[in-house]
Amino acid sequence: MANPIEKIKEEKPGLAVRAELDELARLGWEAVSKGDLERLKWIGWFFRKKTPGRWMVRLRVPGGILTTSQIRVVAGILAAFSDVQQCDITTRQNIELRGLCLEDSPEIQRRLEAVGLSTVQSGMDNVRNVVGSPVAGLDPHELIDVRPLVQQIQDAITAGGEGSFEFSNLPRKFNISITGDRENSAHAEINDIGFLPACREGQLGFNVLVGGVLNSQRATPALPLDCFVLPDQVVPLCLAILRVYSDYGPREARTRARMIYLIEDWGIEKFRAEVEAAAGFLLTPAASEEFIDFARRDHIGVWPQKQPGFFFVGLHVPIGRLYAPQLAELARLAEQYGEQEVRLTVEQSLLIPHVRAEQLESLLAEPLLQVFSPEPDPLLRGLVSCTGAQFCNLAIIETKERALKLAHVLASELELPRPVRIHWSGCPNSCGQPQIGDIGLIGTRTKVGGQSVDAVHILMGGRVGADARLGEVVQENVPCDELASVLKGLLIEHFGAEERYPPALAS
Ligand code: SRM
Ligand code: SF4
Repeated sequence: MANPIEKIKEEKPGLAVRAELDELARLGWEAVSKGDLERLKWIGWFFRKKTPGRWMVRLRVPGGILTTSQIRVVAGILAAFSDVQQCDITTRQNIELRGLCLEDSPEIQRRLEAVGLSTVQSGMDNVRNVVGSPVAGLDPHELIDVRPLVQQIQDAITAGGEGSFEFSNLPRKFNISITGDRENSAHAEINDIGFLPACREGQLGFNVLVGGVLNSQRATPALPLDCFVLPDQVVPLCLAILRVYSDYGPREARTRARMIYLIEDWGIEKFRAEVEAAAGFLLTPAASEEFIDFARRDHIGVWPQKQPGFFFVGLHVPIGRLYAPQLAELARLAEQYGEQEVRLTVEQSLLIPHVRAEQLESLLAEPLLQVFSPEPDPLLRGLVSCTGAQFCNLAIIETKERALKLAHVLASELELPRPVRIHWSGCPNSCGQPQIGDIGLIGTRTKVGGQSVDAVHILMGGRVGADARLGEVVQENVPCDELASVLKGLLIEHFGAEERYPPALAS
């Protein structure tokens, strides 16, 4: 039996609301039907139960690359239309704007589209923002500059931003990652399709992974498809996989509608054969020469580019949150010191590329860099948090503020020899990617003295980059009130943390 979302799509395709937006805006949010509330997510407009009337708008930022004109437009929209004037950088190198009214959507969409920003197909049963190396075209060690490919994938699946009816009725969400660097910077293993650089018979291309998933039911790293593609086969292969998933993927239970279930049902050989038939070309077996051989970095700090004399400066954005004036200031900095460009990372931070060596000192002295630091404390540096209860419809606990507060407390008490990546998710849906943190936290509720309180399951062992692997639960139902002392213990035992003021001396 088809699930409720399939029925909504049968009645009217999700994308149909694109043409109806002006009318929906005119009628006002309270008049929007239940079905259209879901369909509006097809064009990036998310009704928020926590703040009725104030919506979240999710963009598409392929590969996390933004121009300063785009940033200025986002800042302008927030300043003019949002009650909170804030946006969040997401774990898919993307931006979500907060506090917007549906009634303003025609003008907001017009402003976004005028600078080439799209919200289309950014939610529900679509290919989500395509993630790529944040240092594509900058990294001195990169093998393939994936920027054109990221854009080509986005154009193919969204019909050049107009919205693709063919690729917007998938059984469920779908994630694509492509990197040409040596450090697996866009986490191929947790995507439905992951492209990693490889070399076969002297030609550079990509080995392909499929079926990675993180959600409340399971966390499974992507499996090798045993396939090597040249750069010009990347888009055709994506479309072939999407057609197979769309035609044969499970559509009954929503919880089991991800592509991994089709792959497991068929077995990888049959899946590969079907993809080959859909692609219309023979799939070449995977190349043995793969290049994920560098330690994964977070791109925070000052790094030399492949262009001699130029640097990119990675800035840590605490819990990924920015306000309209900060966005405007960021645009100014990227114009004054860079080349009108900013890159977002999957760690919810950003970088300003193309800074000349002689300009570094002045940039580093700018006031915004005292807030978005290129040298954050090791415990803040690797902090990632999903939206959580402040705005999320599905959250079990509050995350962002709690994550930040706790990181500051721990940073004030502990000295760490290296960054520790702590990833928070306010519920088991895993938007904050807790399975890839050094420490992952998944929100839940537990009983203390008969009272229900906020709690977390703690995961450890997640590893990113070369030999990536997913972490596993090591402690369940830890009340949030006890988390500071529990995490302190784990940081001392497993990550070489030392008390800044040993208890004996502290008094
Ligand atoms: Fe997510 C649903 C936020 C990345 C797995 N996710 C949601 C919703 C839309 C629920 C809702 O309506 O309130 C959240 C919106 C809250 C809000 O107001 O911001 C939400 N997800 C996010 C973001 C913003 C978290 C963040 O703070 O960065 C990320 C947006 C990415 C983007 O720009 O498109 C985000 N979500 C992820 C990821 C990580 C990733 O893609 O690498 C995952 C796990 C990976 C995966 O999908 O395999 C993820 N989100 C989910 C799921 C579980 C999907 C499933 O297969 O069951 C849900 C629930 C659902 O879809 O029914 C969900
Ligand atoms: Fe919301 Fe849960 Fe996703 Fe966090 S993990 S954004 S709480 S759905």
